[in-house]
Amino acid sequence: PHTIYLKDYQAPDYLIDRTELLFDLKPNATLVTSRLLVRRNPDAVKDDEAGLPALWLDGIDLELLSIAVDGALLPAQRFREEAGGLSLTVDKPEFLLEIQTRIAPESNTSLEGLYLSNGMYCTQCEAEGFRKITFYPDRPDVMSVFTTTIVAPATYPVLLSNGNKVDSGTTEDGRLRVTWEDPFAKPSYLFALVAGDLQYVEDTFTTCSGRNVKLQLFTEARNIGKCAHAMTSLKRSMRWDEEVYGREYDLDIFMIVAVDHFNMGAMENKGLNIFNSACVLASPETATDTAFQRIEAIVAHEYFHNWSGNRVTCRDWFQLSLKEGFTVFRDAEFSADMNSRAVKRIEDVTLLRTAQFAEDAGPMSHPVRPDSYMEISNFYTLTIYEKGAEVVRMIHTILGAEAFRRGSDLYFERHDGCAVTCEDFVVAMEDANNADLKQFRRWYDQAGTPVLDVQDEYDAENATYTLTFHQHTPATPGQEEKLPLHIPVAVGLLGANGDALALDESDSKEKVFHLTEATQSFTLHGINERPLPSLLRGFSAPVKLRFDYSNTQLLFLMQHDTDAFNRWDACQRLALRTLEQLQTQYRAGDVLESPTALIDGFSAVLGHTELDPALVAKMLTLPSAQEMAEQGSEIDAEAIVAAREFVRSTIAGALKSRFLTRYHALDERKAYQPTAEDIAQRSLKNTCLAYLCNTGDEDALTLAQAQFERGENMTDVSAALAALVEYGAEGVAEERLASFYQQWQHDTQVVESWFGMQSSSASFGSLGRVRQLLSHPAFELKNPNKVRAVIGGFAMRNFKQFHREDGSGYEFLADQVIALDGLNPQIASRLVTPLTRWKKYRAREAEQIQGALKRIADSGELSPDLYEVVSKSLT
Ligand code: BAL
Ligand code: ZN
Repeated sequence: PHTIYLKDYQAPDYLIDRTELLFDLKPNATLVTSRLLVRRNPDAVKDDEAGLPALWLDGIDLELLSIAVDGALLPAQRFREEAGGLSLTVDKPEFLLEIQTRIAPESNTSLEGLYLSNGMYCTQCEAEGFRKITFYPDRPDVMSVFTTTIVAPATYPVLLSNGNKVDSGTTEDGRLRVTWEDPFAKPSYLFALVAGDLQYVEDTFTTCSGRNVKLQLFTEARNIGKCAHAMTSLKRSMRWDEEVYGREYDLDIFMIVAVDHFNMGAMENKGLNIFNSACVLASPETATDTAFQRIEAIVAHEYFHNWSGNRVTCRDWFQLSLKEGFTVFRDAEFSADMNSRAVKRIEDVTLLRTAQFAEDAGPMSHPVRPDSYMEISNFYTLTIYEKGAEVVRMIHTILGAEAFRRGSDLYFERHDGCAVTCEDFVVAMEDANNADLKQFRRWYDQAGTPVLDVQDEYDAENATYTLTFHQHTPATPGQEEKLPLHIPVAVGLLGANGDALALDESDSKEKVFHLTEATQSFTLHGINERPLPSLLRGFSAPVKLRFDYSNTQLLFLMQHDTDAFNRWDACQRLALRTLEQLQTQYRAGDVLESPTALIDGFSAVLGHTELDPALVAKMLTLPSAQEMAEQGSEIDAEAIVAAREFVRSTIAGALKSRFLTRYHALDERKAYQPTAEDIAQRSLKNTCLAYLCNTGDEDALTLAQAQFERGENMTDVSAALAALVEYGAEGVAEERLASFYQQWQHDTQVVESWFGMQSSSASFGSLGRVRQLLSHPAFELKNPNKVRAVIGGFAMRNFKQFHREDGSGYEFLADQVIALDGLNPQIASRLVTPLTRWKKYRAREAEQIQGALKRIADSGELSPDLYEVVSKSLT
């Protein structure tokens, strides 16, 4: 594999004005005929006097049957098949190119291009899957109008593609034929095709200008009862995008299809979104609140791409965050508007701090706009998505909501129908507001997580309060020197009685400081008492903030901060500090000290009945082992597990009666609704239940047992089951898991969660059990969801068992990654992530993990995906 650089970008030599595709579907011999109207690109770098350049078409795993130019077969000396594609010498600036190829969807296990999932044909073309369907300039800056005809046996009554259906009929030999036309020019990565025996639910949406849009959600017949929530979410998203961004839907129909075998969560193909079943199908009996909320967010995300991604797309894949960062920001704001804003923010920041910060500090560290890659599939990362969204959020914070909207209006208007860059986005934001984001741009090309050290000084005599900030970003691979960033820091001050202090004469209680230098001080006047600062409110920038709070101050912020996010953050800081101290005690062989400050804090939080229960649940949730690992300079897995288990069980024991009171007060019998209020109530109730069961006391386990047996909704059932599996006796856990499987074995999504619950359980998910799950009849190595549930659940969410001191967890993961690479390189390369951070572990683990990685490297020819990650990790 070779490295591709942003600096080498060149506009395409040829454009494709029209693309007509004909698919004759057969599992092992699908014929794909393409008719492409090709035209020399007037904007290409050129020297046509020396002759027209060759036309390069990408193509992988294709059997070339014929090529014709303007109706005549192209002689063999005018084309050459090479690794990765086809080079043609045509010597005309404009021509009709017809190519016929044969492909085998049935044997396509990579799930890129055209493949079969449970007998249904479907496609995944982003980023570079279209080249597995036919020879084509498979790059996002080649935008074309597509017409697609699908011919298939009558056993595939539903034949779908992008755009509007313009024709249908039957062929002479009785097969079905349907033609779709998409009037919006698009890159090949947004192409989609589906063929299957599917049912659908239908609804309509009237757009702000009064057009009626047909909405259809397709799935296999057995899942038809699980579509309502996604449909509601879609309609809410369509309305929200009109109201908040002024974006109206543009085709007559919008379709979603649920597919069981899918590498990603979902895909925003124009007018025909394809979804991983787990990210779209839900019913109260089968899906948890978390799944309901995930579905709402992903439906919104894919829908929002219709503008941020499809109407305005990326010039090249280095610009991926242009559409992903912006769209994640849009979907996060949508979810915040639909649910608890603070809780949504807490969840997103937790993911960022746990996984994106780790990515930033690891061997795959890259900027939001990378400058090189080997395999673009490896760059669908937390940095591109989540940090990219934080960058857009900071622009929103710096400019303000109205100015941001002016900027997005200009961006969409200026670039509609074009393939553009992150720079174009920033320029639109500047131009619409006469703003200067020159220094801010560094966020796009500087990798790594900035560290912000803060000191304060109170001058009672002059009633001034000064905050001094020092920023620095650690070096990352290939980027030794870092420059100061423009960091917006939202700040509030609390007085001794807990009230918010006025920060200026206009009585504002919050201010955003704009840091632009390595060290910078800001002084506030008229501060008549020594305040307690609430810093980086709402996590106004993706940085690590360090301020020397005392435990008492953190407890005070937990009680009084008006910023809900920082209230939670104070709790996290206290917990992380406590856990770190306990790790030190554990390593020194000392007796572990009871975490009294944390117990006091949790006790006060539990007593706060007027606080949003969802926020309380978040405050009572300890940082995960992964997050703890990310904090320290060297990871000692054993000490992390010991400290965390000790704190949890000590809190559970000390506050048992408080947890019990809250549990009973929240345990109302009522019909399931996925409303923010009910979800909040269930989340706190089940947080209490988990702590109660953590005591191991019989009465607590009986409560869980009763909740499990009541079977009211999957949220409560699976929370009870998880508690029994984690804290109940082994025999009890096995029995409940078996009865649960018996009841739900027909339901793919429930079985996937059942797998995940076991493999991620610290007490139950031993390597032996995980191996047994791999031989379970419902497990399929070819299904990414099952792989993520069992192998991912173990390697990414079961810190204790994965890091067993004999290193067997690492060896197991290496074996699975090697086996998967031959089937599905994207999944193999994602799954190897836990092995890539070996340098951060203690010597023994580091050596074991590095050994496992080396074994993968030496196991034979790796896919480009896996090669890139493994080789960079071993460097
Ligand atoms: N574009 C790939 C899936 C997503 O981010 O929506
Ligand atoms: Zn996306």
